[in-house]
Amino acid sequence: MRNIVLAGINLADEHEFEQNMQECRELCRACGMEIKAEVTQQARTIDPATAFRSGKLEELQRTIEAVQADGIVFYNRLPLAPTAAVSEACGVPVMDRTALILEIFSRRARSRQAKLQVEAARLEYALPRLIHSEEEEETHQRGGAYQNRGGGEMRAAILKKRYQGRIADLKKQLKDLDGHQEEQKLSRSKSHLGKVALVGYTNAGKSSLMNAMIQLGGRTEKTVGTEDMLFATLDTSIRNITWKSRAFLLYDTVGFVSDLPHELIDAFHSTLSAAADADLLVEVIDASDEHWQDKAAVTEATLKQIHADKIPVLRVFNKVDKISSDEHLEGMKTSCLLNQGIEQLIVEIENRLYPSEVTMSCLIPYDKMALVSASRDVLKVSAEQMDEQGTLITLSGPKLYMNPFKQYEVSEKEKN
Ligand SMILES: Nc1nc2c(ncn2[C@@H]2O[C@H](COP(=O)(O)OP(=O)(O)OP(=O)(O)O)[C@@H](O)[C@H]2O)c(=O)[nH]1
Ligand SMILES: [Mg+2]
Repeated sequence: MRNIVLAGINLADEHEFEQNMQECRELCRACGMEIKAEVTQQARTIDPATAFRSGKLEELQRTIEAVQADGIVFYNRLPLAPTAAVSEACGVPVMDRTALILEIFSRRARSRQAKLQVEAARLEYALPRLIHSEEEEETHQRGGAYQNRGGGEMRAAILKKRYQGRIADLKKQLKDLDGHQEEQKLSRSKSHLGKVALVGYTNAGKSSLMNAMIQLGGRTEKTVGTEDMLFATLDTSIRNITWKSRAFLLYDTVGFVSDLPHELIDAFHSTLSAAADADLLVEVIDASDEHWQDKAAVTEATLKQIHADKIPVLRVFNKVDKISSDEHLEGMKTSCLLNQGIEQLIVEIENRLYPSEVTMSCLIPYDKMALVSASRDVLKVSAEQMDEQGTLITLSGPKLYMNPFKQYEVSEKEKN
């Protein structure tokens, strides 16, 4: 499907509908489609047989012919029966919003994990449709529900089993991968660095912010991909951000979108929940988006769904270069384009992560001095004094980094 007609049934108010249609246009663009025409209708419900009511289906047929479209994208989530009916009436395939998002994810999937996740999500989406379609076809052929037994039902049962088997196999592979990632997570948690996850609506600038922070740190950490497109990022990337004397781990995650299909939430659980493991969430908002408040509400709801709603959130309005005044916005303000506000953001992240600095005297055994050397870029080390048991030092810095030294702490009395 390349040249499509975008169809939609407005079940809510005009403003909300237009906003959602706009997002659907962006989704089509992200899928490499060109919208040749739009056909919409205001209705209280979706017609269970033909989706559109009365003459609209004919209008859709005529439009398809006139613009020579090779597919229809439906903004609403459609059950199988109307999808099939519209497709048959218009002679072109029909995709609903869920199928469209699944298609985008499938095209963008790069890592093995993302590919497995997408395949599982697609099968979950197809499974009920496949069964119904087989059953309906059979009913249709035999001329009634009474004879809906036999070949079609058996074929459906075989396919159902095959799909379910594959889904179980994919879930097992994903679980094994997850286990491996848990191990990596564990080794990262040993580093005592605070974990920060960038979250927010797709295309807000999360990956761009990550790159800006990497660059400010002057580190040679690899930058991540950014693109003016929905769902540019599908895999979680982790980078070590070091600036001045402190450091933290920064996670770039998949963006959210309203009504994220539940099949995707299930399949992408481990990717989405990278945020659930963080000490701090940085919620990135596109300040130039007039609907940012609605999108922030989607972010909040999605965080709840992935059980990350108890983690403290630092709100960042990005792309402030695109608006004339940002005084009414409450939160940090950044522009990746102009490299503005990045330093302040890092300072604020660190203040939240490591609120208090502590000072500690330690007697470090000679064979453990490597531990001190490894921490010199994050802790202040002073007053070194040799002793027969080791080196007596004073350490100061964020509490989080002090943990490995706790066992060597000496009291003032012991020191003298
Ligand atoms: N003008 C302007 N554009 C920006 C800024 N930050 C990011 N962009 C652009 O916004 C688009 C999206 O940026 P990304 O960093 O890919 O957004 P994301 O939030 O990671 O998006 P997903 O990975 O799709 O969820 C890109 O075209 C960026 O160049 C900014 O501060 N100002
Ligand atoms: Mg991204």
